[in-house]
Amino acid sequence: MLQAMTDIVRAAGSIIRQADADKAVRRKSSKHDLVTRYDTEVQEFLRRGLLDALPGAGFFAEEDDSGAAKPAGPCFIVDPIDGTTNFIKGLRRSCVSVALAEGARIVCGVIYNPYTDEMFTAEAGKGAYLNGEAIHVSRCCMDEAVVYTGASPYYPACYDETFRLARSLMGRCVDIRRSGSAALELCDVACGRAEAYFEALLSPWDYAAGSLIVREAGGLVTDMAGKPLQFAEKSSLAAANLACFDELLRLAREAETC
Ligand code: LIP
Repeated sequence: MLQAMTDIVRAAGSIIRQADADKAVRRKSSKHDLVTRYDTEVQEFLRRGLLDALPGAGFFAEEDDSGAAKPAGPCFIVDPIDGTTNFIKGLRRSCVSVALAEGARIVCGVIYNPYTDEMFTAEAGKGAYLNGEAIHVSRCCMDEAVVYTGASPYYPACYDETFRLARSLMGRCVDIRRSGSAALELCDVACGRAEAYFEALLSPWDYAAGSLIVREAGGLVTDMAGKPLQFAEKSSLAAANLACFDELLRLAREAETC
């Protein structure tokens, strides 16, 4: 199944790479929460391909307006373009993110950055890979760490606590980063380009595939309170290598992230 997912996600990535300037941008819940015609085009391409590959599976995706809950059985959790605002602005930092879940367990994760032709994959218990090469989280401690902070732009109630935690981290790590794609930030942690990532509130499709890739690369991933992820509802997220994880959670408790 992983190879089928990988082939379909790579083909979906070419739609993003070949997008033209007319993206037909629309607002969803607010000025921060945008969608383009390509988000829906990529999602429908993925729906057709993935459900052909696994007939009867559920499809739980960002641009479905039905508001339906995540199906209980085998289910694809899909973000057709993670980093939509980056895509709109031409920042070339977006990806296709697809996970295959069985209940609350992610069994396969695939994230493809079409701009760099980087394909991150993981299968539960079988390691994490970048373009077929095994990847591992770094061994750096917080004092040597780069830490990604998601800004939860769709949720103003989280801003103060998010930037309180970011300020606290800034004094302890080398530097913080904000790149606008949770899935790619998780992949950067998985391959040791960064040591940790947090975000106060985001959706299952933003983190389902990336959480497996980080775990299979030797990292730890929970919500900001240290509880297991359920992948059915919005959640906070904390991901890090073994040397930084506990300190990230401790600082988050101090910042009382929402
Ligand atoms: C985005 C995430 C990002 C988060 C944004 C948004 P989208 O996903 O990747 O980390 O801060 O609020 O959720 O909406 O571009 O697929």
